[in-house]
Amino acid sequence: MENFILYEEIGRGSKTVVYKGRRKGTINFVAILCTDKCKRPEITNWVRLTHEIKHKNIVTFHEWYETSNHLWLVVELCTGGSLEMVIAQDENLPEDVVREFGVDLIAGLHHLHQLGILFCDLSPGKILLEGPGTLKYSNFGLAKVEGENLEEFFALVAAEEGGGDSGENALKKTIKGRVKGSLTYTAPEILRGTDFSITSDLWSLGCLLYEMFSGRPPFFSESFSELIEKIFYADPLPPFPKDSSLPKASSDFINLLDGLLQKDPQKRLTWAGLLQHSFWKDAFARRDHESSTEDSIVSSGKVMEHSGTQDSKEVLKPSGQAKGDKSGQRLSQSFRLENPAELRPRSVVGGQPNESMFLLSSRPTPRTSSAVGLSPGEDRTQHSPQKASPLTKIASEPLSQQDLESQMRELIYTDSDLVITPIIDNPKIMKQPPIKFDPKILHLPAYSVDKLAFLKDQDWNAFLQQVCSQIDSTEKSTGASRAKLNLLCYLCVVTGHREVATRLLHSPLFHLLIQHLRIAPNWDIRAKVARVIGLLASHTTELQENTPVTEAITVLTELIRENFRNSKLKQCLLPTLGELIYLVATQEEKKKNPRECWAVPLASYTVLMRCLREGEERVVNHMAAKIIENVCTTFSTQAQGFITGEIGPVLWFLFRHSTVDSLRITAISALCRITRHSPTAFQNVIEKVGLNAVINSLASAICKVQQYMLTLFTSMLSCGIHLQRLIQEKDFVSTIIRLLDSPSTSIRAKAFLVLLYILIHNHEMLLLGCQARYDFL
Ligand code: 3RJ
Repeated sequence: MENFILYEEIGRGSKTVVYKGRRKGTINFVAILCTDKCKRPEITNWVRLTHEIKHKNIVTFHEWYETSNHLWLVVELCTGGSLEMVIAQDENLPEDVVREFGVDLIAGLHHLHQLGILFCDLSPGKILLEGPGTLKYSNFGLAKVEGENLEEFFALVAAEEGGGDSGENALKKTIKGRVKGSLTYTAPEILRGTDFSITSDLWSLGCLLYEMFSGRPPFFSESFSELIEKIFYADPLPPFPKDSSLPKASSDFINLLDGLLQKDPQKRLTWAGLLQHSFWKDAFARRDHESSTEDSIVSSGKVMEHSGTQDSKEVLKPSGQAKGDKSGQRLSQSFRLENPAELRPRSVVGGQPNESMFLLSSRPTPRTSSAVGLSPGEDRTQHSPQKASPLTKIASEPLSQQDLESQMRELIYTDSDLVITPIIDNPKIMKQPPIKFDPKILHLPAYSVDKLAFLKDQDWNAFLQQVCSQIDSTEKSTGASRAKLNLLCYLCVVTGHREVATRLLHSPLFHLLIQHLRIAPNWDIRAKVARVIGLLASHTTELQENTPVTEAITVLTELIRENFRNSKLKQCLLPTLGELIYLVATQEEKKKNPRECWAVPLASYTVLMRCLREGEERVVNHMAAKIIENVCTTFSTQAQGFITGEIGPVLWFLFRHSTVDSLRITAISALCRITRHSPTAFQNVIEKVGLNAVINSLASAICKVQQYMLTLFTSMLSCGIHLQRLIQEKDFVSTIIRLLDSPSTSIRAKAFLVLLYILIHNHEMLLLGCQARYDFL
């Protein structure tokens, strides 16, 4: 049996997760969709319809598997995301791009219709992009062959799974209503109860073309009844781009949309009319000459032959129907829905495949900046508690329960729980263009970083002298301000090198920069000065005792406090404040006898807590959470400073209420790390929001979050907080047991550890665990 390596999660739907994957031993990258078994009807339908299709505009099916709790669908990988994402990012696309995308959409849809397949639930989220901009139809969960009853098929598949022990009618009830997709793109006749048809797919296609150009669908409302009203009766506004300075739609395009968005299906454009429409210029005719392969392209000649009649439906009916057998004959047996039992995912002879055939690549992401690449002995996460493997000890000596638990405690926080990524210039928090400088107005030799790192003392001093005197000069003209900004940009570039950063931080320049932060006459200069200081801090490898870091921290704190309403300013200053505090924390942790050389004023913690609150901009929240995440990775007084009664609930609030995954992950990771110092942080969360809410979050979270939450729970169990409650909570135990099936190795390992705690303290749970079909023992 072949294995797959799972890389990052790339997408998610309800009850499905999509991973980028690779077939082990090859360099074939694929998408792997892992779904709950309740999606069996949709997935089976998807497979039956697409397993024989090979077309450039349709996501290719490779294989499918079944494991104890999941179905796994291995299909073509599209790295460009969905059309929905592209529209959301760009707001609207120029007409030429709509035409290009439209050609792909038409090629794919025409191929499906020729096979007798209706897509039925066309929406921008179901169109994926690959390579140099090829659009592909994905997600055939609700597609079907014209004329068939999908509800019946779903009921048959579900009955097949239920082993026939439930009444068929009861099953039908749960299936009813499942075969409906997104209303926004649904044709009026479907809403009136007519069956899906070729022409109803063409309506949806019209909606997509309209939305690509204008950024919004032709009919839209938050209210269900108003949306239906609009689809039935409203004439859509002519499409115009959101940005009114962009060109308006051409009359060809307006005419095409008008043809596709005809409410009366009889009056709607047919395939013949669509392909010949002047909007496409000669796109289809030309492609016909270029390519003669049957599967790659819509050939207008072929279409003409089939759809010379007004009703192109007749030509495309599937096998067994009176007319149009021609295309229907192409469908193989398994396209038909009578016998779903023949359509089963792969499983191993004599048993089910193990979920571990899908191995998650669990390497932590290194710091992104290349200049801080740590050599192996210097891994910033080395201070996690496990120094030598405690497992070796477990294996060789008999242990008391107490010993065992203390050994287990050392397994709770793993390196991947303690990964550090930068606070400053972190693209997950805020995307920023790379910094550039102009060597022509740099009034000193523009040494490259590599040159600078190996400058002889004499040359270095001369260089430093020049930098300092230019920073210190008062800028009398705009030209002088520009030159100073340019110098600061140059410094931003060279501080990426660890040697250079360490040298500069311990030079008089650092003091000068702090002064400037306080007195510079304009905010542009202050913001750049702050950025230089932040980069110095994040790249410096060691700190000498007399360096005025506390002074820098104090000035930054004061500036933020005095201008607290100014969000942009906070976004410039917070990362620097954070990198400085983190630098101090790592240095203190390194020292054998820590002494507070670089105290962080109380006001800094107060300011950071305010930045974490509800009502602040997302980026500000994210920066503050990231600072806590990094600083609390260390065992230092700086980390202790964040421990307050409210920190747990505040981070939990951010985690629960943010809509951005990267911020949610930072918030839960920060909570995880602070709980290592003070388990009451998570205890306060449980007390405030209730254990059930926390368990539910664990069950439904994305991988990374599940990992942190498992660490949080293990941490609680290990110090006895809520121990009695947790070990008797069936929902908790069953959630943990389900996580033993996670595709992530870390999660499975952590779930195992939690289960061990539970079993040590509650022997009865062993039985419950086994009842829950847990059969690993
Ligand atoms: C196949 C089923 C997906 C998604 C699509 C649930 C992305 C964001 C950025 C980059 C790529 C993707 C992506 N790529 C895919 N390539 N191949 C697939 C798995 C189609 N997918 C998604 N999201 C889904 N299609 C069906 N269910 C889906 C999520 N986002």
